[in-house]
Amino acid sequence: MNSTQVKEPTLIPQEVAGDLREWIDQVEALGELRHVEGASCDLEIGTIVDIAIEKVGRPAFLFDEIPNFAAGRRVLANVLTSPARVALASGMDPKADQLSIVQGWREIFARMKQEPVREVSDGPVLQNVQSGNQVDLSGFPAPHWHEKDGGYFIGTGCLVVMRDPDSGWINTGAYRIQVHDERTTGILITRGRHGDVIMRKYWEKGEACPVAVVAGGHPLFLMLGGIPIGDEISEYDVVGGIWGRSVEVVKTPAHSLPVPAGAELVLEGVIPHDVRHPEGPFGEWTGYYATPLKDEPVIQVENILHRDDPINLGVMPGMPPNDNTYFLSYLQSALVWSQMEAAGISGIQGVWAHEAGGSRMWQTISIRQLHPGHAKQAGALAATCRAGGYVNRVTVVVDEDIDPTNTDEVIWAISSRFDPREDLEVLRKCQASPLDPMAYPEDTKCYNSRMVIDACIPWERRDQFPDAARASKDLRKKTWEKWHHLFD
Ligand SMILES: Cc1cc2nc3c(=O)[nH]c(=O)nc-3n(C[C@H](O)[C@H](O)[C@H](O)COP(=O)(O)O)c2cc1C
Ligand SMILES: [Mn+2]
Repeated sequence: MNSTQVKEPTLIPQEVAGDLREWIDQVEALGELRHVEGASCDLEIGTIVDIAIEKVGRPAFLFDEIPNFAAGRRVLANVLTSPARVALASGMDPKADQLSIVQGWREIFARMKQEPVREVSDGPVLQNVQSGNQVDLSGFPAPHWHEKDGGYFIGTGCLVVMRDPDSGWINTGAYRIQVHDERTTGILITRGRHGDVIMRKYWEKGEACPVAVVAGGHPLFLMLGGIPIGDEISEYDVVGGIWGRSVEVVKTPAHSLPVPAGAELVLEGVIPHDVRHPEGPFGEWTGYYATPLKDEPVIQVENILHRDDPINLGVMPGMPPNDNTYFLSYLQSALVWSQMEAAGISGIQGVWAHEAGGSRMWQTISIRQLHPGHAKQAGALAATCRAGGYVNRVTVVVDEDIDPTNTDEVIWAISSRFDPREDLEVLRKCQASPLDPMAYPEDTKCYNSRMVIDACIPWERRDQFPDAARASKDLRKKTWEKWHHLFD
């Protein structure tokens, strides 16, 4: 479906990297890694990423020699902002095109295979341990990303590991971690997330909640920690299922929480029920500042575990496309596609939750029209199903000749096949997020409105509609095979 190249979709499972360093080696072998020396945590790393992410597909940056920090203490940023790096992190062929990666995730979600963790007694993360009075967060680079951020965030691409006090279930969610002082961080968890529910269970018993923050691990941990998986399912086990082998974990010294043996940096501590500290603000994935400086819970850090020369995984949100959401485009598209099929919509050729819409606000569905009304029904469903219904604003339905990942083609379809009199539906009072700047009403911000654009050729005109002035797929393929060197 790609208009500039004709590629055969291939999903060859890759040799899976065991930890972040092995994954970085794979990225370097692909030619998608840049080493950067001398950029500071004071807005410099953040602004470099801000410029880089104007365009998806730029390399990841491994920042070293960061001013005020020991050489070797590094930050990896602009991490999952190319299709090849998302594919690699997912265990797929880095040459796969975007919709093939989406298909790969559809298969992962359909199988939802789980492999329990394997506990080992030692691992690189235990190379260095700071305890009690030795704990000093100021030795680890934590970027101040955007100018109006409230401080330094050591946990952006991180995993927050907690144990349910009743069932023993281990949850690992991605929640941001701000440095407050040498031994204290903030933690921001949206109400109702697994981490929030578990934390409150301890608090109800009058206990502090034990927690381990993994600030640097294989990016697949982040991808699964960043989306809702079912209750009582450990994200570690799902990673093990995708890898086809158990995640190796070591236990943290104070609270025996499992953390990946190859993790870069782990902060272990407790979240007391009765301590609050101002947290944020922080530029969000929608591209806006959404929440003001506000009192939030803190982590009192008891132990820091780290590898020699640890690498902090810095995943910056901000105006999309951004590193916080680009990978989500694939997972989100896979979920919407599968949920639409489960609801009985057939003929779906592709789904793309567009990166410039923060992977949620804009989505395009490509269908082969099978009956009158098909396009509009498909769009209304995509805009309201569980995955597609959250914070969507624009859902576009296009014909099968349009690649939903190709913005130019989607704009062409809207420009030339969409009749605003007939083909536009507005849905009111849908599910928003307080982060959505257009959410209403002003006091609760719980709703938004959205539109479905049917940009398919009108069903009743399909036989008379003008032919597209473009080489046929077969001719393009044949010509590409002979002449592709012209486009290298
Ligand atoms: C990079 C990244 C950062 C995130 N930051 C936060 C955050 O600070 N607070 C939050 O509540 N959710 C955040 N999320 C979303 C949660 O990770 C997501 O809701 C996930 O489902 C939480 O895990 P859980 O389902 O186990 O609670 C972030 C997601 C990503 C990918
Ligand atoms: Mn969870």
